[in-house]
Amino acid sequence: MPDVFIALGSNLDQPLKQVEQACRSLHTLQHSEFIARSSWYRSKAVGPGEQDDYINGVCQLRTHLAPLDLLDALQNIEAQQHRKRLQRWGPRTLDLDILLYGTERLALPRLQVPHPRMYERNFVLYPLYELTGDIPLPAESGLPKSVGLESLLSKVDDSGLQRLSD
Ligand code: A4P
Ligand code: MG
Repeated sequence: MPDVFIALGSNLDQPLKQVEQACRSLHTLQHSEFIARSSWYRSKAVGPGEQDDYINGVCQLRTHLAPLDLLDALQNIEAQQHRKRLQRWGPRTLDLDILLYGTERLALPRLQVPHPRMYERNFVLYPLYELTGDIPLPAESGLPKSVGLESLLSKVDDSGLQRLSD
């Protein structure tokens, strides 16, 4: 079963409760085993206009679900939590992104893996590193090599990012 890493994010309607609820749903995901979650982090919004801070974190699963079936399951969880898609990068009650699916690289219309924007986002890289340490990540599509997580971390700083105690 491949290890998959899911990024969770929320900045609407009690964000910490939203990500906690999503994490509970991930514990019961069909054909999957929940392995671990990172700490939660408060982060400054990346995106248009004035937005409230986000709560972000990463969960690790092992799953028999194929990538698109996993995406469907995650979108069902988003829908259960009344996710509305109003604006790209706008405020949302819950965003679940597949960061990594084993070592696969996918460039499908509905699904790009690794998540193309994860490489420069401190609110993804820090919690992922808590779970994995310095692993090689498949490089962005188009580039042949893998890239180390620590080397990506050395290119971002922790500005706007605050780890929350449990
Ligand atoms: N999709 C493609 N690849 C994936 C993937 N690896 N995982 C498709 C999940 N979905 C993937 O996503 C749009 C479509 O992306 C999906 O239908 C799926 O088929 P969406 O969640 O509906 O829209 P979105 O999240 O608004 O767009 P996008 O481009 O995914 O946004 P991002 O890049 O995820 O950014 N600031 C902070 N501090 N913390 C955040 O978590 N998140 C965003 C969203 C912006 N600013 C943020 C944060
Ligand atoms: Mg998304």
